[in-house]
Amino acid sequence: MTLLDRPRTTGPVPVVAARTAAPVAERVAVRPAEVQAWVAEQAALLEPAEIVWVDGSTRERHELLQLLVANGTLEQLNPDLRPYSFIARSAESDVARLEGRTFICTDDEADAGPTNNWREPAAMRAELTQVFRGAMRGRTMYVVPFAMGPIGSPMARFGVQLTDSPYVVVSVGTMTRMGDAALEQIARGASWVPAVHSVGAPLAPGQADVPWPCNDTKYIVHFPATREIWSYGSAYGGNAILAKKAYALRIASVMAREEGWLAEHMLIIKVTPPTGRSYHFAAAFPSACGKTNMAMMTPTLPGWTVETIGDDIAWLWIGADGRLRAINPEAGFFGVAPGTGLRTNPTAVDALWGNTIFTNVATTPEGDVWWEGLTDEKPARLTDWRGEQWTPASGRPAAHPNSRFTVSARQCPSIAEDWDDPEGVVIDAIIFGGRRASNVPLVVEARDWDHGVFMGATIASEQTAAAEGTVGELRRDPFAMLPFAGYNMADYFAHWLDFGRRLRRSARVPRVFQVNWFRKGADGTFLWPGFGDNARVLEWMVARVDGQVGAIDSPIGSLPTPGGLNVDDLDLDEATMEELFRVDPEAFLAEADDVEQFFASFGERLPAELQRQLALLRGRLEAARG
Ligand code: OXD
Ligand code: MN
Repeated sequence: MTLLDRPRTTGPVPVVAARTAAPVAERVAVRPAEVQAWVAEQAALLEPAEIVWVDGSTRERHELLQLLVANGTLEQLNPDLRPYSFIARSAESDVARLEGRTFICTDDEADAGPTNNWREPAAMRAELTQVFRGAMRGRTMYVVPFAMGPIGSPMARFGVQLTDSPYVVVSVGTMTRMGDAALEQIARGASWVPAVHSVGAPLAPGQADVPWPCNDTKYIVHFPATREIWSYGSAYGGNAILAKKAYALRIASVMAREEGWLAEHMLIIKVTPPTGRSYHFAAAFPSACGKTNMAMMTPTLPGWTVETIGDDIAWLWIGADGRLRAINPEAGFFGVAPGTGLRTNPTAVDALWGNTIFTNVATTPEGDVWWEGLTDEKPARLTDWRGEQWTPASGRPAAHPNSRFTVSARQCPSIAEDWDDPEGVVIDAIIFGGRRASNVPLVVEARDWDHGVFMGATIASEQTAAAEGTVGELRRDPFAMLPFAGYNMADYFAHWLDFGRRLRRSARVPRVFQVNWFRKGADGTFLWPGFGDNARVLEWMVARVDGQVGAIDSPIGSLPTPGGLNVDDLDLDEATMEELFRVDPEAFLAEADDVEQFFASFGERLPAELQRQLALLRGRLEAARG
């Protein structure tokens, strides 16, 4: 019986004494000698009290959940309202990705590039050896084999994470294909990425544990040359589920460059108009800019469906048929809760009916969850993410702005039938987006692939709560990969340009679009309704892909013709439409100056093509200024 088969009325998890769950040591699995040797070597450094090899079974998950409840890390929600679901309240210091503590260690600093924190590998190794020595004392070290991508896919990649956090083990269990099936592939010779994770809170004999162990000192470290990941001090999301950002983006981007594919911070959707012919889109947006909402969109256009393939990461390659193909390497969603609501994303809300782990949301007196935006009306009384009493008059958010849900992809009502096709899906168009209150129009199409690369390279977005930093501050976030490229971003741009050359030789090159759902009017309100109405923009893109509609040439790319975007039944006056698509040459010339500065940070390494694109853009803007 899988968790999904559990009846919706599953009773509370029987609580067992802390750390007494049956040892899992006797499971029969192929344990590749190479992995065993590495585990033994790390155990000598980390000094855990015991070692448990994770098999990925339902029984094991159940035992881990029991343990987490007993330890106070998780609290079970009311099973009548939210079957087999749990809430974790993290330490207040451990609530988001830490970009300032994320390091790329390459021999030559220039290989990490100006957008990454660089450290010299030998010095970092020496530092980490000190930090990790004895880090798991008094704790269990879990050996967590996992696959990214469907096992059997040419794109599947493997890893083994060591962790002393059972919360991280159950999270990896949802987010990846975890356990024996992955270990078996490694035993058959598949290469694997070693990833070491510790919360950095060793326990002395007899020392009581805390619900959310972590350490004020934190490291998320990548050694691209040896494909290694080391993470210390945090149990939160991308800092700790190393298969996700650390592997599937930072290390995978390095692999992808070497092997000729792309590892991207992109959702993948399947869009089906009333004609019945489906199209697939891959879309890059910075963290917490609505990727999950877009991936699970309920279109307002009659007869249209949007199905989900992935909500965060895409691996793209040129298939044997010469087409651009993509898989979602993950198996679950680690979505931002605030803003996921019955009005904005009923599909996600439905997906969360049970079997879900929530982190840092608020809870209701009845034992269910709540966060800002789940319902329009705020509950009268809650326990907030810190565990304190909350009412609407409290004047602070009840859920942390970066609170999350972790749920299996299979539980999503809009999941596409082919979401885990080992051969991936054919991508018809690529979309770049960001959160921009001004300047950037609702949708614009790149003139060609190279112009699309320029668009991706120059995307700016207002900072969100997904990482530390000042929310709202505008920053360049090229390809939404600023925190996730494992090597010099200038080389990454060059790789994209080169990839386009290969696509041009082999097959049809996908179209490239830029979108901005977040433009505001003079009164500070959003001009575009967003969410399900974003399907109207997809409708225009589909028509462009099929060559059915023309477009207006603008200095920044092609815009819909007047009346080209279907806004039927939307209450948008002419002034709003004009503002949504207004391209102000002065404002864009100022952007171009900012882009020039950004490009300058890459020095000689920046591909000449991007300088050429910038010069062309300036020329077009000057001409438009007249
Ligand atoms: C995420 C992020 O968790 O981008 O997906 O921060
Ligand atoms: Mn993300």
